Amino acid sequence: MEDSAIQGRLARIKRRYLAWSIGIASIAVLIAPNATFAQSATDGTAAPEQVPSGNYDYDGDGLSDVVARRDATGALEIWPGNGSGSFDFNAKYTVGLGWNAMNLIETAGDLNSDGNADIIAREASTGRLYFYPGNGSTFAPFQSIGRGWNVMSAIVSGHDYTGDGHVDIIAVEGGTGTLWLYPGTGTGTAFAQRLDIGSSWNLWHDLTAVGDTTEDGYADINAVRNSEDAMYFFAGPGSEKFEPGVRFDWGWDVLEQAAAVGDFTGDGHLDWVAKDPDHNHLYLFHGDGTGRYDTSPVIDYGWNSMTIA
Ligand SMILES: [Ca+2]
Ligand SMILES: [Ca+2]
Ligand SMILES: [Ca+2]
Ligand SMILES: [Ca+2]
Repeated sequence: MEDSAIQGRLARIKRRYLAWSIGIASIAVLIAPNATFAQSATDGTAAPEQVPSGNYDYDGDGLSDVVARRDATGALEIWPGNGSGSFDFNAKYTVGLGWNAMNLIETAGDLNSDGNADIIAREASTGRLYFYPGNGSTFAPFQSIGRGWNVMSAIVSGHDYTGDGHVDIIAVEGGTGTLWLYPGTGTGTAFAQRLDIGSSWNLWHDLTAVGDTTEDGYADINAVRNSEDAMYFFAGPGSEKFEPGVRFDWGWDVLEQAAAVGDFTGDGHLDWVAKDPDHNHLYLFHGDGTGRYDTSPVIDYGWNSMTIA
């Protein structure tokens, strides 16, 4: 058996054991010991990508949140993070209805540079991509980014891949596999001429705009390779095409819907989440600042009914 196959089996066993050990009656609440805000800018190493702390903060308290659609009702909900790797469940609230009309909902960071976290969404019937500006608690009326986005198999945003300080969009054209970079202009709706930054991206899924997980100043991305169900990270700068992928996780045959959540634990490293549909669990992947993660606890269950932005 190859190493990768062994690792994959171990990863699956680990997740299944974790799911079993947590059981259905309890929620694993993660406490980040000695959580302090990391400080790469002051330790003599390269500063991480300058992501505003509110990049994933939708309710205005400075802590990263999760946006998700309740699929049965089409309600869009804000799940406020508590800054230590779990949710403030009491503060969860609905910000809109009718979101089943969308076949893609993604976090977009501060796409229009007004200090509030935003989202983008694609209307299934028209293929039009919309910009929803956050206002610190909910979303202001949407604006159209443009039509024709139904040819994209993935669209992600929330980070600056060109180094000009404006958040950009990255998308995979499903038919050709081309990875496109749409340089943002700080408006939320206008983009500079798109750049071809990669090919064969139709061999990957779960493209995730995790941000600068390697903390070298360039925003990175994660994606899962279809042929081996393994997750890779691709180091930026995206505008110069990403570095070749580095495999760091296996077992993604039992996980889906990877989504960026910023620094969800308050340790200064960027994290991401994913769902385990077999067990109806939500995992939090604790970024460790090297592009990888150190632990991946279950932080909630019942997420099979949700689509994570
Ligand atoms: Ca928040
Ligand atoms: Ca904004
Ligand atoms: Ca940019
Ligand atoms: Ca990086």
